[in-house]
Amino acid sequence: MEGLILKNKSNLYQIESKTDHKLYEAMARGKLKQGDISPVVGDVAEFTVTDAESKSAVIEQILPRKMYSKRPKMANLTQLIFVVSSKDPKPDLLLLDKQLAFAEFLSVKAAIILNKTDLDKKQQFRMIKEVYQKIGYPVIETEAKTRKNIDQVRQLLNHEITAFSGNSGVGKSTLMNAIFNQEVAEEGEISSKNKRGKNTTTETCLYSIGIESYLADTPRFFYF
Ligand SMILES: Nc1nc2c(ncn2[C@@H]2O[C@H](COP(=O)(O)OP(=O)(O)OP(=O)(O)O)[C@@H](O)[C@H]2O)c(=O)[nH]1
Ligand SMILES: [Mg+2]
Repeated sequence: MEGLILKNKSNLYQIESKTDHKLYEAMARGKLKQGDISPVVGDVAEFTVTDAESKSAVIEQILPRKMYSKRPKMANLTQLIFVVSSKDPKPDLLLLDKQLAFAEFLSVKAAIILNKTDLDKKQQFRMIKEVYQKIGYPVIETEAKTRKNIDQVRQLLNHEITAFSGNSGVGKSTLMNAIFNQEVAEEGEISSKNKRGKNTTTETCLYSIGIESYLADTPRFFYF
């Protein structure tokens, strides 16, 4: 059978069957590792069901990757959405530029979310939006906490495998929960000491959002 890897914890993978969308807990065959290709989230794999009742399976082979990112480890993304917050943490435009360059290098689509508009007292977002729209990137201003402009984000996700990328605390998991209209991802607090996030999300995970559309919550930003 063929399936998409949604989650990974050490040698255990959650894989979604392409045909009936059932979920299986799978291990990777030893020989896969010898070839130095550990399966990662986003991989399409051939697998064999070892126990239908407990939904256990074994991954036999990884199909050729259309895209691969080393940090964080993910395969076959078609789009990266870079999330920037106006405050706590403040916008890091150099990091944003590096990430946009990385998206171009990977040949995936790129878009920008400016989150925490409610905290944008200095109205920095207006300038940031103008600059990045001018060079051709879609830019959406959001307030994830109150779900403002979330519909615009949803439209970008159709028929794409998307990952959010951005500093800890910018609101990636809060955006995920707003998009899915329920708590799928764990949201963290901002440390009162350094006003940064505390790396609440520790594992990469793909969530299905409609036909052939998936969204990943990732712990870090995408980088060379
Ligand atoms: N004021 C305000 N706070 C927000 C908004 N969106 C998210 N937050 C808060 O910002 C904090 C961090 O949000 P998370 O969603 O955990 O951030 P993250 O990007 O997933 O962080 P990591 O998982 O650590 O990478 C939480 O306390 C959220 O409630 C917003 O639009 N406005
Ligand atoms: Mg998170």
